[in-house]
Amino acid sequence: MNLTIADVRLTPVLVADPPLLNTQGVHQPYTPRLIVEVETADGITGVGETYGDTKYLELARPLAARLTGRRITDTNGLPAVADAVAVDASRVSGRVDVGGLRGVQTADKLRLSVVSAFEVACLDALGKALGLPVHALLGGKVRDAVEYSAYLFYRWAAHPDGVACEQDDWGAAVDPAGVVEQARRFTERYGFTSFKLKGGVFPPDEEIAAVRALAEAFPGHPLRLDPNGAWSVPTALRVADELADVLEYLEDPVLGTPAMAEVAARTGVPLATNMCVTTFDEIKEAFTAGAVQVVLSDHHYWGGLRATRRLAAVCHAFGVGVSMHSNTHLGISLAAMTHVASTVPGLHHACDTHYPWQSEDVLTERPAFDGGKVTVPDLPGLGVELDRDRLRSLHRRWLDDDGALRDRDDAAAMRVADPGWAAPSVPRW
Ligand code: GKR
Ligand code: MG
Repeated sequence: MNLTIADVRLTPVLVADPPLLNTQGVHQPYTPRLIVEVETADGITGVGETYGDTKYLELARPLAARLTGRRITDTNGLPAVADAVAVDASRVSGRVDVGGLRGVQTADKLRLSVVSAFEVACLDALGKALGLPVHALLGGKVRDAVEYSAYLFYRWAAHPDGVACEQDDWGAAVDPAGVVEQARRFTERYGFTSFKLKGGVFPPDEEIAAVRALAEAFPGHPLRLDPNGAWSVPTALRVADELADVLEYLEDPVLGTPAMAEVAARTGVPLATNMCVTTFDEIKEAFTAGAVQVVLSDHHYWGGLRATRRLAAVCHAFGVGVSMHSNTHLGISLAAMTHVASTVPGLHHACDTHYPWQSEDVLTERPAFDGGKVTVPDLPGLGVELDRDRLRSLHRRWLDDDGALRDRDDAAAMRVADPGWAAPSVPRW
């Protein structure tokens, strides 16, 4: 068996995305993703996926060029190869940004986000070579299916006038009734039993009313609200107080560890994050301060599936819960999330996923939700297969784009509808 990497292919794609609202603005009609393929000398191909914005692609290209001749078993060596690749320091040097939707942007986090796609591709190829599923390569699954939550978004029915793109049939959701209706469709279509509402869009009282309406429509079901740090400490405490009886947790109500710690100290509602703990460097301060009770791992920015397991072990040691964050992603990443989540014993919260919002994919068969769960594949590797025609057509869209959509920019998308829009400074309320 020859496990040497003979070829690496990178395919940036643009994927249809509905007009989902968040505190920064609205999703663009198409969102960038990067598909990574690693082929061994024996002709076995493994696939991975990560964020597709230009800065990720710019790092992925030189990294890909250095991987031929290495072995797919050498995933621990990937970060060092990425370190050796020159990064455009002007783009992401040091801690440049604590806002946005994904926490701090650092050169290290960028490298790990890129490495993760190569790690997943290598594990997929290795699994195929050995006839083993990826979860077996991670030590084996401890559950046969992974539970996901319905990711509810305030949204418009369609992208603003003049934007030519795919439209879906979900309709608008801009008030409590619309949110409840969306949740009903999620349960009917996918069987989800827990719900997360993306907040930070409307004044907090309106979002409190939406969560209350959900609690009435789905009594006893786990509910979460995530305003991506849009609130001040007093606002977060007020929301926590008003929703204490129905919230499973409040996600990133405020920005940064000190503010999260202040809120955590004064409420009994658990706080979750995918913004203030996004790297191993951030753990000590946050856990010491008791700032978070649940870390939402994202295998992309934590550096892959093995790093996610290391994070889960650290969380376990500190008595902090762990679950999973999501950003617009395709079926390759959903499969990767499902494999790693199946191996973490202490996963006590349904994972996030945007996948139901993504009507397009690059796979021959879409992973399915049944009763809100995805069955853990036991086929070799990730258990997914690339559809080359679809990959080609989504790549063609990326090639045809003049650059406007190659980098996700929710504020720019909002300006199409509201030319005066600027991403609000935080805290907004
Ligand atoms: O897709 O609008 C979105 C989300 O706001 C996403 O960008 C966040 O990263 O889902 C994420 C979150 O939980 O914060
Ligand atoms: Mg979040």
